[in-house]
Parts: sequence; structure tokens; C-alpha cells
Amino acid sequence: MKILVLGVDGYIGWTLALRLLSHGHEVIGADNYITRKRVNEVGSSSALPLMSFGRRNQVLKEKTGSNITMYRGDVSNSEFMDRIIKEEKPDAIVHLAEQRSAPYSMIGLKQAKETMVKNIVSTLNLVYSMKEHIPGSHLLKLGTMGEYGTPNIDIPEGFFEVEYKGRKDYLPFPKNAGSWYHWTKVHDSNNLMFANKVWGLNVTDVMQGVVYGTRTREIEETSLYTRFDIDEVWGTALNRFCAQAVANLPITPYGKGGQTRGFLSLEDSVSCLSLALENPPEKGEYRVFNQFDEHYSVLELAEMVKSVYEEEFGKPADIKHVPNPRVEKEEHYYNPEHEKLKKLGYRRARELREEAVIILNDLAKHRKKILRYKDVITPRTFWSKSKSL
Ligand code: USQ
Repeated sequence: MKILVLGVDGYIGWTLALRLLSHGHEVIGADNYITRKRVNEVGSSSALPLMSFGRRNQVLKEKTGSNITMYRGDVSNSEFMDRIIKEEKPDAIVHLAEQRSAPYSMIGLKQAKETMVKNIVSTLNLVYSMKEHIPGSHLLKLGTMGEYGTPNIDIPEGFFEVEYKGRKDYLPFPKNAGSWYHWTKVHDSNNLMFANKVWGLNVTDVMQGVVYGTRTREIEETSLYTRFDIDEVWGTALNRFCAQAVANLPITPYGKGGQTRGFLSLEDSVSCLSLALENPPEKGEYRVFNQFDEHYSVLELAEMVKSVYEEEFGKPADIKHVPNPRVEKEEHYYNPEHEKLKKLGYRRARELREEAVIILNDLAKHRKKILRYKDVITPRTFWSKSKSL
């Protein structure tokens, strides 16, 4: 298949491209490298060495004989989006080119607007371009488990049967996101459902949990590393906890730490996305996958990292509950379904503890670099105090 990966320079985009190439697909990529810039702006950097895209693509060619055809640009620019789709006419498109940080979207109005506009407009550009040039291709769009929020009932995969005042219907499950970023994904999902309804576009909307990990099986050397963020804006829970342990900083569950989320490794994330691409939806179908392996509370993950670091590495690690910068429930029910990908053949690659050992080992080699960024690890973006201008 010819597959276009939008956001190919990102944490998941790069590793997915490596997996797709290894499966014999042709990969076209697009990116404007904005995440590199935004991470630098908060005084941070990838904790692992990160070569330029061009250099990584060159190494890829030398090692495997194939690489990515790259387009540099912003997919919220409709002319740019349209040009790639028209020139390449891919069989499938993976849309990962959205602003992906919840804290970033909560800094203030400027960041909230940027997140809203860029994310929603890029998806709109894409569906219009697909309708015009490749109406039969498959759009695999990255949404988030955070679209559902944390309701006090089980969460289905996208739709559920509901009975109200004696009548029944099969409806989208209500969404209740927790940041401006997460709401953009809800708005995207609504727009995709509508594009499917009016034009019959083939869509897989992936509700993905929090991803952790430093590598996938294609990454055996540092020159092919993907980015790995640890600061309070761009880093995510388990990755941050491992970096904190390695840097001898306290591991920071926010508040009580009972916040429960679906998690999955980077290896599993790219396996699931490849499976979804290689098993496309029916013609004219809009389908939703809940993509995570297991759910954990952040305190459970903090305790797991502490115990792995102490038992396997023989080093001490501390856990410190810090005031929660976010507005979210710290204790709640959480039970989302996640069967559809398993039915397609998804099995987790490794146990959580094994993956934590790999992450801690990789990070330990770059401890000095992590220590350079220790000041941006502590939370300072507060949901309820975001700036008005
Ligand atoms: N958390 C801590 N301590 C930390 C960092 C986070 O307790 O040092 C807690 C947060 O309060 C939250 C949970 O961990 O309850 C998850 O936060 P996160 O920063 O790991 O992830 P989140 O902001 O939810 O966003 C990340 C990705 C986003 C993706 C989402 C999937 O950045 O792109 O959509 O995970 S999900 O969380 O399922 O919505």
C-alpha cells in the first residue's frame, strides 16, 4: 500500500513509518517540525538524542534500502494538504499531525486558539481533499481516550445502544473531554462522522490511551531514535516517571494519583495502527477503536517505576504527591471496552515491567542530558489559572 503519514517527525509518526516500511509499504510523510520548536520554547528538548528528519531518513536508506518521501509544510494550509493528496493519491492516510499536548492547550488563549484552529482545520482540509481526489481511500485518524472523559459507567468503542423514554437508538457515546486539546479531538470525531455520513468516507477513528516507551523493534541504534519528551508540557505520565527516577527527582503523581487512564507501549501503538491500516474498514464505514492495552492509576504506575528502579537497578526512587495542576477527578470508576483490535489480532508485545526496564536502561545512558532539563519537569501549567490573553 501507499500510505501517507501526516506528522511523520513525531513520537508515533516516525516509529509508525519505520514499521510500515518494514512491512513493505511505500511511505510518504509530511511534517512542519513544529513540535521540535514548541518543545524548545518551553526550555526543553527530547531526552534521547534526536537527529534531524533528513539525517534519520538518510540513515534509514543506508540501513534498509528504502526511506520516506518527505513533504515539509503545515497541513492546516489547505493548498499544501491538497498538493500532497493530488500528487501522491495514497491508499491510506494516517493523520497524526495535530497539536498533541493537553497542558500546552491550557497555557492561555493564544495556545488554546492555536490548538483549536490547527487541529480542527487540518482534519477539515484533509476530508475535503480526500473527497475530491481519493474518495475510496482510508483515513486513520488519531483521536484520544480522553474524548470520553471518566464517566461513572462502562465506555463502549464509540457507539452504544441507549433507551430513553421507552425508545431505543444506537448513538455515539457522550464525550466529556478534560482540556482544550482533548476537546479538539471530540470536534474532529464529530466532523469525521459527518464527512462519513454525507460523502461515505472510509474512516477509522482511534481513541488512543497514553503511550509510553523509548523504542520499537525497528530502533536498534541512537541515530534512528524517535523523540522522547519529559517536561511538564510535552512529556506524559509514565515516560516522565521513568525520567524522574533516573534523574533522582521525585516521581510526581498529581494529587491523590487515583486518576486512571488506558496506557499502551509505543511498540503496541504502532502494531495497532499497522493492523488497522492492513485491515481497513468496509466501504463507507466509520469505525471507532479504543486503543490501549491496560488501564492503571497514575499512582500504580509511579509505584511500579519505583519498584523496578529499586529492584532491578539497585537505586533508590521517591514518590511525591504534588498539587494537581489539572482540573480532573482523582478517584473514579474507569472501565472502557477494547476488544476490536484484539479481534484483528493485536497482542501486547511485552509486560509493563519489562518495558519499564527498557525505558529506564535507555534513559540511564542520557542521565546528564535529563538533568539539564530538570527545571522544566515540575508542573507549572495550571488548568484553572490559564492566562486570558
Ligand atoms: N499525570 C501525573 N503526573 C505527571 C504527569 C501526568 O499524575 O507527572 C497524570 C495527569 O494528571 C493525568 C494523567 O497522568 O491524569 C495523564 O496525563 P498525561 O500527561 O500522561 O497525558 P494526557 O495529558 O492525558 O495526554 C496524553 C497525550 C495526548 C493523548 C492522551 C491520551 O499527550 O496526546 O491524547 O495522553 S488520554 O490520556 O487517554 O486522553
